[in-house]
Amino acid sequence: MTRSAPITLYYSPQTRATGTRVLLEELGAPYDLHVLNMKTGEQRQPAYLAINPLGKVPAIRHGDALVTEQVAIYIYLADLFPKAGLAPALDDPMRGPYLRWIAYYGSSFEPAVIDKFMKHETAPVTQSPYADYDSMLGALEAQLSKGPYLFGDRITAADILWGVAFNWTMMFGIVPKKDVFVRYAERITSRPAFQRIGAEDAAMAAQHAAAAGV
Ligand SMILES: N[C@@H](CCC(=O)N[C@@H](CS)C(=O)NCC(=O)O)C(=O)O
Repeated sequence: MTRSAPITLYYSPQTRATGTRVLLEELGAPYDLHVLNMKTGEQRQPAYLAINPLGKVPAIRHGDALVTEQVAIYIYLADLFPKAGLAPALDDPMRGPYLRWIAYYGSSFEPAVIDKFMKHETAPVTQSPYADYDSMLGALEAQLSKGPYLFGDRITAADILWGVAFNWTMMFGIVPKKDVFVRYAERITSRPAFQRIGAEDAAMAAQHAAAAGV
């Protein structure tokens, strides 16, 4: 497959797919949107379950490659467009830490925030994938305190992932609005790509609600 094969982003506004779209914009990547109206349940129809059997967005198709799961998509896309400089190269000493903090999002942060949001009884630290909520968030806070980005002055695709994640988890009151998280999220959400997609998302979400009659 050629790098220049078309990219399709399976998308719904104001979801976890928003961050992927922001990343595509930050990368200057050409892409098409395949929009799903989640308010009418399009994500659970057979056509989309054939793309992602979990019925979740984001997913991308790049030529013959179908990629689901945000962390995989972020790594894949940032590597696909190296000129944007958002992915440390394989021989860059930052590559390992970069992968660590991207994987941390899916393996530790997401299960922790969902447990917290749903008020689930949590597993003992030795069995929980994230130890406990405070340790999970404390490790992030320590890393971000060095600032302004996860790896100092250098912005990477991991910062797009985390900036968008802090924005929505603070909005839902799951993550506390500590200065370090608020300032970090603002660094990403004030960028033109997030502003542009945020405005388009608001309009698209209103259209979806109207189409669903809600
Ligand atoms: N593990 C997935 C989770 C994605 C996810 O939870 N997406 C939500 C949107 S924020 C979704 O598609 N929900 C639709 C549904 O379950 O009906 C990932 O990291 O990409």
